[in-house]
Amino acid sequence: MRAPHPVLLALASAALTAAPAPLLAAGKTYVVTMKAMAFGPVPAGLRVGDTIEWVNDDVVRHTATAANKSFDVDLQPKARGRTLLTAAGVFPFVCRFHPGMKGVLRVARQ
Ligand SMILES: [Cu+2]
Repeated sequence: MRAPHPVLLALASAALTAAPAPLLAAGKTYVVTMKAMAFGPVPAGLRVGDTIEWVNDDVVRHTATAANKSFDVDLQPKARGRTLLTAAGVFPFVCRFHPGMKGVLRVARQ
């Protein structure tokens, strides 16, 4: 069971404390690999507070771009980037350079 996350304002005050409370309850990190011009499997069971680590294991540049523009991770070959999941919902995404590359993040509340 996860505690509800504090409001965003907590970030500023938390930075000043010795033991800052996390902005979101500690989530899990899941890797989604871009390889052979496709996104690898998107994990099930995603929750707010989890992080997607995008790994471009290809030899060309890719992005992971939400249809609603809530994230846009632009990765050179062999680069990696992160998306913190801050909202529940269903988030289709594509690679801006290769529209055939697509997937969907399904994120549940904490
Ligand atoms: Cu691409």
